[in-house]
Amino acid sequence: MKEKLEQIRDEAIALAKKASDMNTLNDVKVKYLGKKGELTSVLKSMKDVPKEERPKVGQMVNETREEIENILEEIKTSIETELREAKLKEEVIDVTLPSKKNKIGHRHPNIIALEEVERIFVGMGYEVVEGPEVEYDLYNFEKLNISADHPAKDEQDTFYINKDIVLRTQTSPVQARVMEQGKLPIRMIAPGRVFRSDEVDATHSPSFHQVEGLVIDKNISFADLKGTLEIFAKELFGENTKTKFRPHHFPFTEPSAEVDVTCFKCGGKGCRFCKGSGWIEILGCGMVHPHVLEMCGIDPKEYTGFAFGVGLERIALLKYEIDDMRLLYENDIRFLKQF
Ligand code: 2U9
Repeated sequence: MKEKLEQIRDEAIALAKKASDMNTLNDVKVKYLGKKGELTSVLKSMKDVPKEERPKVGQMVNETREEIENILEEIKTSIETELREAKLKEEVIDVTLPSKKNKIGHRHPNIIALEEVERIFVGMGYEVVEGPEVEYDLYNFEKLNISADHPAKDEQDTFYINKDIVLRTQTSPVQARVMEQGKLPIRMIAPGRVFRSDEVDATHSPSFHQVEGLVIDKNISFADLKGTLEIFAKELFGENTKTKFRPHHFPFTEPSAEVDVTCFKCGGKGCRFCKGSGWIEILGCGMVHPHVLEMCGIDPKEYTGFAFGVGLERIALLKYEIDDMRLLYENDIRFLKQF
């Protein structure tokens, strides 16, 4: 019996020493110590051992089990150490490599939207013109036919520097200045920051951005305005976009209209995005008022023109499905890097 146990032990140890991973080691454990293992079958054969020898044989079996268990434990520890070392070797960090660049900025959705708008109009032959954010009342209001008693001129709506100078409430003064220069025809867009004394909420901010457009030439008609803005809407929101012109009023254009586009989410059927109507308002427009042409030195009998204005934030919110304008002003890189 002793020899048999020694043979089992030696075999188990020899096999265990060959094991290079935990699974193989576990197989050895099962083969020799498991329920159906070789040592267990020796225990089962105790019935054939004379009664007086059983305690001694039992003790020998237990000692053999312990010996095998100890060896298995030792090998287990050494396999674990080897694995850990191999992993560490794999994970070795070369501290001399250049570090990953931390993203410190990202293109703003307003800028992405502006470049898209500019691309469309520059493609149609328009020039991009910028002008001052601090403007004379003359250019911001008077030359645009906004009378002294117009509500927009109220101190509650406009930031006044003094009685003659304001933070521009629209980019229209840029067009008024270009018209005054007298170089005709004009085909331009004026993007930029504008200011209105509004409370901050999900759709308002005291400072936002507009892109306004102006075309002045001989024989410019409302049909030209419609055609141009239809192309713009299709380019911006997709080929299947339809436009709807609703009569409106602006002091600087006559006739004037607001333009809706078919909802680009539902295609006009009505959904949560367009509040069930199938239409989304995107811009205002009209034929430049003859009085505005006159005040800016252009003869309305010879020239006509159209103008339009669009809120850049509104375009960005719609296009990128952002539901709160305030997100556009926080400049949180985690927000910005999504666009
Ligand atoms: C000149 C003559 C006419 C510019 C125009 C609009 C209509 C308009 C709004 C769009 C959303 C302002 O940002 S918004 O709230 N603008 O609806 N703007 S026509 O008309 C001009 C501009 C310059 C000399």
